[in-house]
Amino acid sequence: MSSQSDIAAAAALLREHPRILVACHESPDGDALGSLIGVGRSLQDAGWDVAFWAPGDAPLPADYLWLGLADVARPPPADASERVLLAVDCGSAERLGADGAATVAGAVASLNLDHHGDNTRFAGVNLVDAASPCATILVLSLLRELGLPISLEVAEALYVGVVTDTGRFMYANATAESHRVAAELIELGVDPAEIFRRIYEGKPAARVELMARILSSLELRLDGRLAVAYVTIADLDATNAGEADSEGVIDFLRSIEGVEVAALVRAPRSGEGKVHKCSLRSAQPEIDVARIAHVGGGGGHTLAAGFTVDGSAADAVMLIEREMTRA
Ligand SMILES: [Mn+2]
Repeated sequence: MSSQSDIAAAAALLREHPRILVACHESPDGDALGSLIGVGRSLQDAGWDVAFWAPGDAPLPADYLWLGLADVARPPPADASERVLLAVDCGSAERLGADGAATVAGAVASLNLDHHGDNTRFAGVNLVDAASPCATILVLSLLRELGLPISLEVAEALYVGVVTDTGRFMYANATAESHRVAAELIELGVDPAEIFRRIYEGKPAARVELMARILSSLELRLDGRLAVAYVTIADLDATNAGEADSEGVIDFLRSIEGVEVAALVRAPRSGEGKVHKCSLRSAQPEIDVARIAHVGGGGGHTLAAGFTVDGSAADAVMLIEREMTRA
């Protein structure tokens, strides 16, 4: 639980330092990019010298390009060591990619703003609140502490985090606070229908074709308690879709009657060796998929987590089955 003193310490650090590098986790989602842009643009508007960094080299998800991601660097910028690193929505330095730990260590100072329950508190100042529905709500608290105005552009970015991390206000974290913050952002000018259209409508046909192929690989295991589907390189090639286009399929899997855990296993691209990535979703609050992900060396939230295996898709499934059947 973050306290008022964590927020004050984070604000004090930023006030002391005019040069900031804002970074989010690799394979960023709406909350990561909303936090990145929300805090970064707000500081920039107020006179800070802000650089943006999204680790990794896979294209950033098309659903969020409208946030204005053109100046987001992919390898860390050359002057990273002259800046304070502000990591958002990022549970560990490793989630900042291969350059993560070194970039944190080499920065002028570091600030970790996050809501993952398994956050490793890897920075000098840690503003971490596992009870926060999304990272953008923590960003809003920080901007308020700094006394910065919330422009429409910033409000929209923060709203994206609330909408996407709460599953459009349908997950267990769609609390009264989520709705209150959403209402505040709407009062600042955010148009929910317009944001919905930008994020969820206008899907490329390739994505729906990819979804159809992935869903056709559905396996119900453990008497229907575990739903697994697979993304293969052949699927991506046949549909001309990117890996980010498979986001959202897992929600179909978790919606199946009787399913407790949904898993989406992605095959490695060329150059990634044998590493399979596995996303997990829990369909029941009492089932903690972060625990399963930890066994696989990954992490995340109770209801949404992930891990990678240096092995086959079957190895990933075996690990999940073993953990789900553990007494
Ligand atoms: Mn998040």
